[in-house]
Amino acid sequence: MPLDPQLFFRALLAAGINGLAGVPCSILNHLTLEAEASSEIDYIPASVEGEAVSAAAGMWLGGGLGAAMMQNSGLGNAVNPLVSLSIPYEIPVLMIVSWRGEPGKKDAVHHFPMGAATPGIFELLGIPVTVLREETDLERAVADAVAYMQKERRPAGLIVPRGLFQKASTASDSSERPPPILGDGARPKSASPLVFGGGALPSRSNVLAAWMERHPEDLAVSTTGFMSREVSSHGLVDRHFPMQGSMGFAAAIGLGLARTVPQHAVHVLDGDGALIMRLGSLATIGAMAPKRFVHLVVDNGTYASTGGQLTVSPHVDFPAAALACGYRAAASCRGGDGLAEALDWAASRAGAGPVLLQVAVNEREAEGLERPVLSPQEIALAFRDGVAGRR
Ligand SMILES: Cc1ncc(C[n+]2csc(CCOP(=O)(O)OP(=O)(O)O)c2C)c(N)n1
Repeated sequence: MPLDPQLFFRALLAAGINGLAGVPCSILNHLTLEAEASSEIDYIPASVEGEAVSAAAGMWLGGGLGAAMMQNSGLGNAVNPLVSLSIPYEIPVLMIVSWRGEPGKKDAVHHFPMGAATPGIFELLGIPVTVLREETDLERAVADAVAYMQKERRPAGLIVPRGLFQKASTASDSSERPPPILGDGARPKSASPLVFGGGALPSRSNVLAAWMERHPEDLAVSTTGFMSREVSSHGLVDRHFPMQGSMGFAAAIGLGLARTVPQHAVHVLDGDGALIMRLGSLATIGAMAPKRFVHLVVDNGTYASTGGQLTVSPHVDFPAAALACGYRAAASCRGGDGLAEALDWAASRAGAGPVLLQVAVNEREAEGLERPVLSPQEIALAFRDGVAGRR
């Protein structure tokens, strides 16, 4: 007998999961619908599965506990932030993964290669998983997974086979949910991005120094590579999360964090290469619209951290893309003479965000930057403790 999907949702809440980010699967439909409608859990409709893992990690950094939900087809999209964020930084995330293409069951042919690989992928990553079955005590299974996550500070997985739950109604069956409006009325109003500038380009260090002067106390998540090295050289471990790894997902971590501590400003210090890698996050952030979210894109036109190879950023209008995705304001700074004014403008907009400021910089990097002295686990814990200490 298929189980009542409500039991699963209740079990998640009972185990202390208060945030969920995911990409839908028909097997998990009930969960998405419950989460969309529930005030007990914060739901982030992620643009890609890795974004869901990263946002759930951001929730933990903010003091919450998040789950990432996905179809197993998307498990591959989640591997990078699992292996370079959740596992090394010891950030617990509950992985709720459907099982399309389970061997021996009927399913569409294209699901079988991933269906056969799914348990093995978890095993390879060292993530314990429980396959939920009709005879499983759901509350117990979820509580055990969460207890493991909390104790070991690691991700844990729950696999949800096809047919486990009674068929959930579809979103369009719900009388409470307004239908999506696809006409002009639903589209963000695209203002034109502002442009600041003049003079020679500043360096990354110039930008970070000017940013720190304005936001000495604020929370920040910085992108992988030189950016996080330079941020961590300031040693402000209780407010800066200098992420190394999970390239492109700094903004998703920042989103999960911002949703968990909306009373605090959250700055994301991004790179052009990283943002291009995960441009979809602009859409999620624009839609969720965290008011105190400031997205600073330090744009050197290169992948500086790996040797200065060219990115395609000269062809991308980041502020226009941000506005088109629903950011409330966006601007670019194209010369050092405008830097102070541009940063002051962004600061003045914090509270009416999300806001994006792209700052063009030269290729000069600070010399002698070392990797962080703290271990990834210590970095994550110091940041989480720092956030908790603000309450
Ligand atoms: C998924 C992934 N792909 C590639 C890399 C290698 N990598 C590390 S930093 C970096 C460059 C990042 O470029 P950008 O975001 O523009 O920042 P910059 O280095 O210019 O500061 C790359 C490609 C990685 N860490 N992870």
